[in-house]
Amino acid sequence: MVAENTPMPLSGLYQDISPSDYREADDRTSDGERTRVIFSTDFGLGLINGRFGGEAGPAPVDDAYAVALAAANSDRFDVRGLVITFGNDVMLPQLRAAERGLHELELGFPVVPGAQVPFSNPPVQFFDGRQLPDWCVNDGVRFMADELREGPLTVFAIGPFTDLACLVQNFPIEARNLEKIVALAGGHGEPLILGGTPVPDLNFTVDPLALKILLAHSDISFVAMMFEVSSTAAISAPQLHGLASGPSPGGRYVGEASLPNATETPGGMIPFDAHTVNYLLNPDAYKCFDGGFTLEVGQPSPDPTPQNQFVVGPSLGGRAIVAATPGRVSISRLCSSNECSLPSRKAPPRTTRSRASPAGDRLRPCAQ
Ligand SMILES: [Ca+2]
Repeated sequence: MVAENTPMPLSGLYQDISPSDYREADDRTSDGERTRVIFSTDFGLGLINGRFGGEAGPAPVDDAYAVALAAANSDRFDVRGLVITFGNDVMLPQLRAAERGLHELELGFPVVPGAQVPFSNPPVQFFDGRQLPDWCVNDGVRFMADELREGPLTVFAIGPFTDLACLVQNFPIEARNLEKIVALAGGHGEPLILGGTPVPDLNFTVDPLALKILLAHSDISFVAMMFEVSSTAAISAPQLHGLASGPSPGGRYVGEASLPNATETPGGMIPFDAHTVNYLLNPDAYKCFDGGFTLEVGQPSPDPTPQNQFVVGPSLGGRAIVAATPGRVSISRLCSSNECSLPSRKAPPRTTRSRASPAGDRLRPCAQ
Protein backbone atom coordinates (compact mmCIF):
# COMPACT_ATOMS: atom_id res chain seq x y z
CA MET A 1 0.00 0.00 0.00
CA VAL A 2 1.38 3.37 -0.98
CA ALA A 3 0.31 6.39 0.99
CA GLU A 4 -0.02 9.74 -0.71
CA ASN A 5 -0.05 11.62 2.50
CA THR A 6 1.32 14.82 3.81
CA PRO A 7 3.68 14.13 6.70
CA MET A 8 1.93 14.82 9.98
CA PRO A 9 3.73 16.76 12.67
CA LEU A 10 3.52 14.55 15.74
CA SER A 11 3.58 17.51 18.07
CA GLY A 12 0.50 18.88 16.35
CA LEU A 13 -1.56 15.73 16.37
CA TYR A 14 -3.92 16.74 19.07
CA GLN A 15 -4.42 20.30 18.06
CA ASP A 16 -5.35 19.05 14.62
CA ILE A 17 -8.18 16.77 15.78
CA SER A 18 -11.53 18.32 16.40
CA PRO A 19 -14.79 16.56 17.23
CA SER A 20 -16.36 17.80 14.03
CA ASP A 21 -13.48 16.39 12.02
CA TYR A 22 -13.92 13.00 13.59
CA ARG A 23 -17.67 12.82 13.30
CA GLU A 24 -17.48 13.80 9.66
CA ALA A 25 -15.05 10.97 9.04
CA ASP A 26 -16.96 8.47 11.15
CA ASP A 27 -20.24 9.13 9.38
CA ARG A 28 -18.79 8.41 6.01
CA THR A 29 -19.46 5.06 4.49
CA SER A 30 -16.26 3.17 3.94
CA ASP A 31 -15.53 3.92 0.31
CA GLY A 32 -12.83 1.37 -0.22
CA GLU A 33 -10.11 4.01 -0.11
CA ARG A 34 -9.87 4.20 3.63
CA THR A 35 -8.37 1.20 5.37
CA ARG A 36 -10.57 -0.38 8.04
CA VAL A 37 -8.38 -0.82 11.10
CA ILE A 38 -8.59 -2.08 14.67
CA PHE A 39 -6.01 -1.52 17.36
CA SER A 40 -5.11 -4.44 19.60
CA THR A 41 -3.54 -2.31 22.29
CA ASP A 42 -2.28 -2.14 25.87
CA PHE A 43 -3.24 1.52 26.17
CA GLY A 44 -1.60 2.92 29.28
CA LEU A 45 -1.77 6.69 28.81
CA GLY A 46 -1.80 8.41 32.20
CA LEU A 47 -1.36 5.36 34.46
CA ILE A 48 1.51 6.09 36.82
CA ASN A 49 1.72 2.94 38.93
CA GLY A 50 0.43 -0.58 39.28
CA ARG A 51 2.46 -2.11 36.49
CA PHE A 52 3.80 -5.62 37.03
CA GLY A 53 2.58 -5.86 40.58
CA GLY A 54 3.54 -2.27 41.31
CA GLU A 55 7.22 -2.90 40.59
CA ALA A 56 7.37 -0.63 37.55
CA GLY A 57 6.75 3.08 37.16
CA PRO A 58 4.50 5.05 34.83
CA ALA A 59 3.13 3.02 31.95
CA PRO A 60 4.39 3.59 28.42
CA VAL A 61 2.11 5.96 26.55
CA ASP A 62 3.07 5.17 22.97
CA ASP A 63 -0.19 3.38 22.17
CA ALA A 64 -2.02 6.68 22.47
CA TYR A 65 0.27 8.24 19.87
CA ALA A 66 -0.42 5.41 17.44
CA VAL A 67 -4.17 5.81 17.87
CA ALA A 68 -3.93 9.60 17.58
CA LEU A 69 -1.82 9.35 14.43
CA ALA A 70 -4.52 7.20 12.82
CA ALA A 71 -7.28 9.52 14.03
CA ALA A 72 -5.44 12.52 12.62
CA ASN A 73 -5.44 10.75 9.26
CA SER A 74 -9.13 9.92 9.05
CA ASP A 75 -8.95 10.28 5.29
CA ARG A 76 -6.77 7.17 5.30
CA PHE A 77 -8.07 5.12 8.21
CA ASP A 78 -11.53 3.99 9.22
CA VAL A 79 -10.81 3.19 12.86
CA ARG A 80 -13.36 0.57 13.88
CA GLY A 81 -12.28 0.38 17.50
CA LEU A 82 -9.75 -0.47 20.17
CA VAL A 83 -9.47 -3.90 21.79
CA ILE A 84 -7.68 -3.52 25.10
CA THR A 85 -5.31 -6.26 26.19
CA PHE A 86 -3.19 -6.63 29.29
CA GLY A 87 0.48 -5.78 28.70
CA ASN A 88 1.89 -2.48 29.86
CA ASP A 89 -0.48 -2.80 32.82
CA VAL A 90 -3.35 -5.09 33.69
CA MET A 91 -6.31 -4.87 31.37
CA LEU A 92 -8.99 -3.10 33.38
CA PRO A 93 -6.99 0.03 34.32
CA GLN A 94 -5.92 0.26 30.70
CA LEU A 95 -9.55 -0.02 29.61
CA ARG A 96 -10.27 3.03 31.75
CA ALA A 97 -7.15 4.78 30.42
CA ALA A 98 -8.37 4.25 26.85
CA GLU A 99 -11.90 5.36 27.65
CA ARG A 100 -10.62 8.50 29.38
CA GLY A 101 -8.04 9.26 26.70
CA LEU A 102 -10.53 8.96 23.84
CA HIS A 103 -13.07 11.02 25.82
CA GLU A 104 -10.51 13.78 26.37
CA LEU A 105 -9.66 13.72 22.67
CA GLU A 106 -13.37 13.63 21.80
CA LEU A 107 -12.89 10.51 19.71
CA GLY A 108 -15.80 8.11 19.57
CA PHE A 109 -14.05 4.87 18.72
CA PRO A 110 -15.49 1.81 20.47
CA VAL A 111 -13.28 0.55 23.30
CA VAL A 112 -13.73 -3.15 24.00
CA PRO A 113 -12.15 -5.28 26.77
CA GLY A 114 -9.87 -8.05 25.58
CA ALA A 115 -7.44 -10.46 27.19
CA GLN A 116 -6.65 -10.24 30.88
CA VAL A 117 -4.14 -13.08 31.07
CA PRO A 118 -1.63 -14.67 28.70
CA PHE A 119 -1.67 -18.19 27.41
CA SER A 120 0.11 -20.38 29.87
CA ASN A 121 2.83 -22.53 28.41
CA PRO A 122 1.66 -25.22 28.08
CA PRO A 123 -2.02 -24.22 28.14
CA VAL A 124 -3.76 -24.76 31.47
CA GLN A 125 -5.79 -27.96 31.58
CA PHE A 126 -7.96 -29.80 34.05
CA PHE A 127 -6.74 -33.04 35.57
CA ASP A 128 -8.82 -34.98 33.04
CA GLY A 129 -7.47 -33.13 30.00
CA ARG A 130 -10.42 -30.77 29.58
CA GLN A 131 -9.34 -27.48 28.00
CA LEU A 132 -10.08 -24.07 29.45
CA PRO A 133 -10.88 -21.92 26.42
CA ASP A 134 -13.68 -19.88 27.91
CA TRP A 135 -11.77 -16.71 28.83
CA CYS A 136 -9.93 -16.70 25.50
CA VAL A 137 -13.07 -15.81 23.51
CA ASN A 138 -13.74 -12.49 25.18
CA ASP A 139 -15.68 -9.39 24.10
CA GLY A 140 -12.70 -8.00 22.22
CA VAL A 141 -12.15 -11.19 20.21
CA ARG A 142 -15.86 -11.34 19.37
CA PHE A 143 -15.73 -7.67 18.35
CA MET A 144 -12.88 -8.36 15.94
CA ALA A 145 -14.74 -11.37 14.52
CA ASP A 146 -17.87 -9.25 14.00
CA GLU A 147 -15.89 -6.56 12.21
CA LEU A 148 -14.19 -9.16 10.03
CA ARG A 149 -17.59 -10.47 8.94
CA GLU A 150 -18.35 -6.98 7.63
CA GLY A 151 -15.22 -6.67 5.55
CA PRO A 152 -11.45 -6.78 5.27
CA LEU A 153 -9.53 -5.40 8.19
CA THR A 154 -6.00 -4.45 9.15
CA VAL A 155 -4.97 -4.81 12.78
CA PHE A 156 -2.32 -2.68 14.41
CA ALA A 157 -0.96 -5.17 16.95
CA ILE A 158 0.62 -2.86 19.53
CA GLY A 159 0.13 -5.04 22.58
CA PRO A 160 0.54 -8.74 23.39
CA PHE A 161 -0.81 -11.10 20.73
CA THR A 162 -3.18 -13.02 22.99
CA ASP A 163 -6.44 -11.81 21.42
CA LEU A 164 -5.20 -12.28 17.86
CA ALA A 165 -4.06 -15.81 18.66
CA CYS A 166 -7.45 -16.54 20.14
CA LEU A 167 -9.12 -15.07 17.06
CA VAL A 168 -7.30 -17.28 14.56
CA GLN A 169 -7.87 -20.33 16.73
CA ASN A 170 -11.59 -19.81 17.28
CA PHE A 171 -12.72 -17.78 14.26
CA PRO A 172 -10.63 -19.15 11.39
CA ILE A 173 -13.21 -18.26 8.73
CA GLU A 174 -13.48 -14.66 9.87
CA ALA A 175 -9.71 -14.45 10.24
CA ARG A 176 -9.35 -14.98 6.50
CA ASN A 177 -10.59 -11.40 6.15
CA LEU A 178 -7.58 -10.12 8.07
CA GLU A 179 -5.66 -8.32 5.35
CA LYS A 180 -2.62 -7.51 7.39
CA ILE A 181 -1.23 -7.41 10.91
CA VAL A 182 1.25 -4.62 11.49
CA ALA A 183 2.95 -5.55 14.73
CA LEU A 184 5.37 -3.87 17.07
CA ALA A 185 7.70 -6.80 17.75
CA GLY A 186 10.93 -8.46 16.82
CA GLY A 187 14.61 -7.77 16.57
CA HIS A 188 17.70 -8.90 14.71
CA GLY A 189 18.81 -11.03 17.63
CA GLU A 190 20.96 -8.61 19.54
CA PRO A 191 19.88 -7.83 23.12
CA LEU A 192 17.49 -4.91 23.17
CA ILE A 193 19.20 -2.00 24.92
CA LEU A 194 17.60 1.35 25.64
CA GLY A 195 19.54 4.08 27.42
CA GLY A 196 22.10 1.48 28.43
CA THR A 197 19.48 -0.72 30.03
CA PRO A 198 18.27 -4.11 28.73
CA VAL A 199 14.61 -3.97 27.80
CA PRO A 200 12.16 -6.71 26.84
CA ASP A 201 10.42 -7.19 23.51
CA LEU A 202 7.36 -6.69 25.66
CA ASN A 203 4.53 -7.38 23.22
CA PHE A 204 6.13 -10.76 22.58
CA THR A 205 7.57 -11.74 25.94
CA VAL A 206 4.48 -11.26 28.08
CA ASP A 207 2.69 -13.89 25.98
CA PRO A 208 5.28 -15.65 23.80
CA LEU A 209 3.03 -18.62 23.08
CA ALA A 210 0.39 -16.29 21.59
CA LEU A 211 2.74 -15.11 18.84
CA LYS A 212 3.75 -18.69 18.13
CA ILE A 213 0.09 -19.68 17.79
CA LEU A 214 -0.68 -16.68 15.61
CA LEU A 215 2.17 -17.33 13.20
CA ALA A 216 1.77 -21.10 13.15
CA HIS A 217 -2.01 -21.19 12.75
CA SER A 218 -2.44 -18.52 10.12
CA ASP A 219 -0.83 -17.24 6.95
CA ILE A 220 -2.02 -13.69 7.50
CA SER A 221 0.36 -11.07 6.13
CA PHE A 222 2.49 -10.07 9.10
CA VAL A 223 4.70 -7.01 9.27
CA ALA A 224 7.19 -6.81 12.15
CA MET A 225 8.19 -3.27 13.07
CA MET A 226 11.47 -4.22 14.68
CA PHE A 227 13.08 -2.70 17.75
CA GLU A 228 15.88 -1.42 15.54
CA VAL A 229 13.44 0.92 13.86
CA SER A 230 10.88 1.62 16.55
CA SER A 231 13.41 2.83 19.12
CA THR A 232 15.07 5.44 16.93
CA ALA A 233 13.26 8.59 17.99
CA ALA A 234 11.96 10.17 21.15
CA ILE A 235 9.65 12.97 22.17
CA SER A 236 11.38 15.05 24.82
CA ALA A 237 9.87 16.35 28.02
CA PRO A 238 10.16 19.98 26.77
CA GLN A 239 8.19 19.02 23.66
CA LEU A 240 5.53 17.44 25.84
CA HIS A 241 5.45 20.51 28.09
CA GLY A 242 4.68 22.46 24.95
CA LEU A 243 1.84 20.11 24.12
CA ALA A 244 0.59 20.24 27.72
CA SER A 245 0.39 24.04 27.61
CA GLY A 246 -1.12 24.28 24.14
CA PRO A 247 -4.54 25.50 23.09
CA SER A 248 -6.22 22.11 22.62
CA PRO A 249 -7.85 20.53 25.70
CA GLY A 250 -7.17 17.09 24.25
CA GLY A 251 -3.56 18.00 23.56
CA ARG A 252 -3.12 19.35 27.06
CA TYR A 253 -4.44 16.09 28.50
CA VAL A 254 -2.16 13.92 26.37
CA GLY A 255 0.85 16.10 27.14
CA GLU A 256 0.23 16.09 30.86
CA ALA A 257 -0.56 12.37 30.93
CA SER A 258 2.62 11.57 28.97
CA LEU A 259 5.02 13.52 31.15
CA PRO A 260 5.35 11.00 34.03
CA ASN A 261 6.60 8.35 31.60
CA ALA A 262 8.72 10.78 29.58
CA THR A 263 10.51 12.18 32.59
CA GLU A 264 11.48 8.69 33.77
CA THR A 265 12.76 7.56 30.36
CA PRO A 266 16.27 8.66 29.35
CA GLY A 267 15.97 10.87 26.29
CA GLY A 268 12.23 11.21 26.54
CA MET A 269 9.15 9.27 25.54
CA ILE A 270 9.70 6.89 22.67
CA PRO A 271 6.59 6.50 20.47
CA PHE A 272 7.35 2.87 19.55
CA ASP A 273 3.82 1.89 18.58
CA ALA A 274 3.24 4.93 16.36
CA HIS A 275 5.59 3.35 13.83
CA THR A 276 2.94 0.77 12.94
CA VAL A 277 0.62 3.52 11.72
CA ASN A 278 3.44 5.53 10.20
CA TYR A 279 4.47 2.44 8.25
CA LEU A 280 1.24 2.64 6.27
CA LEU A 281 1.32 6.43 6.03
CA ASN A 282 4.97 6.89 5.10
CA PRO A 283 6.41 3.61 3.83
CA ASP A 284 9.42 5.40 2.38
CA ALA A 285 10.60 6.09 5.92
CA TYR A 286 11.53 2.43 6.19
CA LYS A 287 13.20 -0.36 4.32
CA CYS A 288 11.74 -3.84 4.34
CA PHE A 289 12.89 -7.36 3.80
CA ASP A 290 11.02 -10.60 3.30
CA GLY A 291 12.31 -12.85 6.00
CA GLY A 292 11.79 -15.74 8.28
CA PHE A 293 12.05 -15.93 12.01
CA THR A 294 12.99 -18.03 14.98
CA LEU A 295 10.89 -18.24 18.10
CA GLU A 296 12.12 -19.36 21.48
CA VAL A 297 9.09 -19.60 23.68
CA GLY A 298 9.31 -19.89 27.43
CA GLN A 299 7.00 -18.62 30.10
CA PRO A 300 5.27 -15.23 29.97
CA SER A 301 7.60 -12.64 31.49
CA PRO A 302 8.06 -8.87 31.39
CA ASP A 303 11.77 -9.30 32.03
CA PRO A 304 14.35 -8.93 29.26
CA THR A 305 15.19 -12.60 29.49
CA PRO A 306 16.80 -14.73 26.79
CA GLN A 307 14.18 -17.35 27.62
CA ASN A 308 11.91 -15.73 25.04
CA GLN A 309 13.30 -14.58 21.72
CA PHE A 310 11.66 -13.50 18.48
CA VAL A 311 14.46 -13.06 15.96
CA VAL A 312 13.69 -11.91 12.44
CA GLY A 313 16.14 -12.23 9.59
CA PRO A 314 16.22 -12.46 5.81
CA SER A 315 17.95 -15.83 5.77
CA LEU A 316 15.83 -17.51 8.42
CA GLY A 317 13.38 -20.17 7.32
CA GLY A 318 9.79 -20.96 8.03
CA ARG A 319 6.74 -18.86 7.46
CA ALA A 320 7.63 -15.71 5.56
CA ILE A 321 6.93 -12.35 7.10
CA VAL A 322 7.90 -8.79 6.27
CA ALA A 323 10.15 -6.84 8.60
CA ALA A 324 10.71 -3.11 8.60
CA THR A 325 14.07 -1.62 9.43
CA PRO A 326 15.43 1.93 9.30
CA GLY A 327 15.34 3.10 5.74
CA ARG A 328 17.72 5.13 3.66
CA VAL A 329 15.61 8.12 4.55
CA SER A 330 16.47 8.59 8.18
CA ILE A 331 13.57 8.30 10.56
CA SER A 332 15.52 9.94 13.35
CA ARG A 333 13.57 13.05 12.45
CA LEU A 334 10.38 11.39 13.63
CA CYS A 335 10.53 13.60 16.65
CA SER A 336 14.04 14.90 17.05
CA SER A 337 13.38 18.61 16.82
CA ASN A 338 10.83 21.10 17.92
CA GLU A 339 9.19 20.62 14.56
CA CYS A 340 8.89 16.95 15.37
CA SER A 341 8.26 16.12 11.76
CA LEU A 342 8.05 12.85 9.98
CA PRO A 343 10.35 12.40 6.99
CA SER A 344 8.97 13.54 3.70
CA ARG A 345 8.30 11.03 0.96
CA LYS A 346 10.00 13.51 -1.35
CA ALA A 347 13.21 13.76 0.64
CA PRO A 348 16.17 13.02 -1.62
CA PRO A 349 17.51 9.56 -0.88
CA ARG A 350 21.05 9.33 0.37
CA THR A 351 23.40 7.50 -1.90
CA THR A 352 25.04 5.54 0.88
CA ARG A 353 23.29 2.71 2.61
CA SER A 354 22.17 3.24 6.16
CA ARG A 355 23.89 1.44 8.98
CA ALA A 356 24.80 -2.14 8.43
CA SER A 357 21.89 -4.50 8.27
CA PRO A 358 21.91 -8.27 8.02
CA ALA A 359 19.33 -7.87 5.28
CA GLY A 360 22.05 -6.43 3.08
CA ASP A 361 21.05 -6.13 -0.55
CA ARG A 362 17.69 -7.73 0.08
CA LEU A 363 16.37 -4.57 1.66
CA ARG A 364 13.69 -3.03 -0.50
CA PRO A 365 11.39 -0.05 -0.30
CA CYS A 366 8.45 -0.90 1.92
CA ALA A 367 6.03 0.62 -0.57
CA GLN A 368 6.58 -2.19 -3.05
CA1 LIG B 1 1.69 -0.96 23.28
